[in-house]
Order: sequence, then C-alpha cells, then structure tokens
Amino acid sequence: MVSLSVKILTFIVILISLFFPFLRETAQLIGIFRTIPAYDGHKNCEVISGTEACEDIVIHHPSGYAFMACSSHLERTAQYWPPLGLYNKMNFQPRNQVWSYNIETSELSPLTLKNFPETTDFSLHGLGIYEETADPTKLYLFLVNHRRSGSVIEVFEHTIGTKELSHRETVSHELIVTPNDVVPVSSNEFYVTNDLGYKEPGIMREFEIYTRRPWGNVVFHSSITNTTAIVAGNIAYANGIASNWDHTRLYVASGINGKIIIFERRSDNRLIEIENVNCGIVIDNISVDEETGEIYAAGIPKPLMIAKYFKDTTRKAPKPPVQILKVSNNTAEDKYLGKKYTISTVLEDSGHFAGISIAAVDKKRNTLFLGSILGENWKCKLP
Ligand SMILES: *[C@@H]1O[C@H](CO)[C@@H](O)[C@H](O)[C@H]1NC(C)=O
Ligand SMILES: *[C@@H]1O[C@H](CO)[C@@H](O)[C@H](O)[C@H]1NC(C)=O
Ligand SMILES: CC(=O)N[C@H]1CO[C@H](CO)[C@@H](O)[C@@H]1O
Repeated sequence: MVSLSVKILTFIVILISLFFPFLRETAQLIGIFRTIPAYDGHKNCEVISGTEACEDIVIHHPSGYAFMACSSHLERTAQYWPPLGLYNKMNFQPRNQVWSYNIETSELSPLTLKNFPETTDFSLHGLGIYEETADPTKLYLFLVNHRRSGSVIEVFEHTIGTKELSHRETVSHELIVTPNDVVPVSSNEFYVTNDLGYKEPGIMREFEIYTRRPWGNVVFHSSITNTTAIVAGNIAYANGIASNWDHTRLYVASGINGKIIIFERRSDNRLIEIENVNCGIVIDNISVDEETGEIYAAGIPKPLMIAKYFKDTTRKAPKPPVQILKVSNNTAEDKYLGKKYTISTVLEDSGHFAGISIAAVDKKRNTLFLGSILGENWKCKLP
C-alpha cells in the first residue's frame, strides 16, 4: 500500500515537473540571463521630429506614404491608457493625432479629422489601411480608438496626398473588448485582436499577463452583413496582427509568448492555424513586407526593463534594448528537416530607443520606421 506521504511527494514531483518547462520558458522570455552588449543600431536612424508615441506605423507601399497613429508621453504614462490599465485622468479628453509621412520628400503632415465631432475621444492604438481596388488613390484607415466610453474601431477615408481623414463608420461590439491592432481585408471588413481577456485593472488581469494565460483572441467583423464573431481563440496576449498582400494569410503576434502564429483565412473568414514560429524573445507588433512576404517584428529582449521604463514619469529610467527581427522562409538545406523559417536580426540597439512597438519596412525605398509606445519615433536606413 502506498502511504499518504508518498502520494503527496509524487504529487509535488508531478507539479514541479509540470511547471518547470513553464518557468524555464518564462526565464528565457524575460531575459533574466541575457546580457546585452552595447549595440548602436540607432546610428542608422534619425528622429522624426514633431511626433511622439506613435504606437503603430503602416506604410502604403505604392505611394510611399507612411501613416502613423500617435499619442504623447504624458498621456501614455500618467493620464489615460487602457491597454496598460491606466485610468488616472478620466476628466481629460484624449485627442490623438494621425500623421502622414512622405518617405521620398520627408514631408510630415498632421491629418485633420472631418465629420468627426471635436467632443469625441480619439485615443489611438493599432492602425490598418486598405486600398480601394477601383481607385488606388483612395485609402481606408481603420483605427483602434479607446474611447472613455469603451473601445471601438473607427473607419476613415483618405485620398493620397491630401491632409484629411473623413469619418465613415464606428464599429463597436461586445466581442471587441480589448482591441489592440486591426487589419482590414476590404473597405467594410476587418480582423481585430483582443489582447487580453480581462480589461479592468486588477488581480485577474495581472494573473492573465504574468502566467501567460491564452485568453486573447481574434475577432472578425463585416459591416456588409453586420456580423461579428471570434475566429481564432486561445491566444496569450494577442497584440500585433498583419496580413499578406492578398489577405489569404494572417499573422498574429502572441507577444508574451514570443511567438508569431500564421493563419490561413478560409472563405467563411474563419482562421486556421497553420504554423507557429518561435522568436524566443518577447515581441511586439508585426508587419509584413508585401513583396517578399517576410515578417518584421519589434523584439523586446528585456521586458522587465521596459516595464520599469513605462512606469517612470520622470523620463530618467534607462532606455530598454531593442532587437528588430525578420522572419523569412528558410532556403537552406535544413528546411528539409522541418526548419521552415529563419529568424535574423535587422537592427539591434541597447539604449537609444524608447520602447519600440512597431517596425515597418519599405524595401523599395530602403527605409525602416520604428514607432514607440511613449517616446520618439525613428526613420532608419535599412542595413
Ligand atoms: C448590427 O448588429 C448589432 C448587434 O450585433 C446591432 O446592435 C446594431 O444595431 C446593428 N447595426 C446595424 C447597422 O444594423
Ligand atoms: C514564404 O514563401 C511563400 C511562397 O512564396 C510566401 O507566400 C510567404 O509569404 C513566405 N513567407 C515568409 C515568412 O517569407
Ligand atoms: C498597434 C499595436 O499592436 N500595439 C501593441 C504593440 O504591443 C504593445 C505591447 O506588447 C501593446 O501594448 C500594443 O498595444
């Protein structure tokens, strides 16, 4: 007969062995044992002055315009920022700014909102663009807007070269809870990530983040049929979302797991997971090079440092290191052994960038944009 203590011991051993892989993986992801040499990738870059805290940047490749959804350091660290559970200043109206940047002329223009009341909140996060098939000068910008009354997706029309955004539609739905990033697949349809299952700050939200619970998801919305549905679930911190050029594949970053999930889009708009690429470090938002299909991700080698940097309102905390990764198809011999992708580093820097959240690449113009959650944004020459 097995005594009770043996049973308990067995139970403890099982428990530890169950948790050990999780702990080991966590230690790797948060980079406890990672030392970062003095990288100076910023030398290839210049600050895009006049902008701050552009958490998302999307390039319209045919025209060479980058669109930037921007906020401010003060707002993100001290006032109001639901994605980080910050609700300090609820009597203040967020009114963020979208900029267009002409890569060839370096002209930076603030876009004016039309048909959008001045009294409506405008607190920006993810951004996606869709080009009208019949008229390539006409774009639709889809923006995540964290209104104080709840988070919504705003759709605007824009004609390339103008300095206006004309409001078209606001989409809100009970399934769009913690929207992070959005990718349109037509002028009336989009996919959006809900990064967390728990929106309200508190113990459950902390638990969800620190134990990497898979409670985020991807929601599809169609304004043609007025339907909204969860099309992919069980994702731990679903942040960035991007698609390939014909929207047959979608890429979702599971940031705190350091993974990029590749989905195939079915004709009924459901998403089928076909691949899971492990980047090995915490990653932020992602973008796809439309021509090559390569995926760029802003990597966070020291997430604890970034957390400290975010909480510091004095702007004195050391800037966290950044590693921009590129995921390409593996063309070497070992692809036959199942190694489908190669991950390479495009840029590395150890202390000049303020928490980079997006890397967007224009290969044709040899340009890399780096957007920050709370500081300066940069334009770099591709190495
Ligand atoms: C779309 O559906 C939602 C419920 O899912 C409803 O609240 C809303 O009024 C509908 N909108 C239109 C334009 O029919
Ligand atoms: C890999 O190649 C396929 C086929 O050419 C392409 O569709 C895909 O986007 C490529 N993926 C990456 C990560 O480069
Ligand atoms: C636009 C976008 O996807 N932003 C997200 C990038 O990742 C950070 C941190 O993981 C999120 O807080 C942003 O919401």
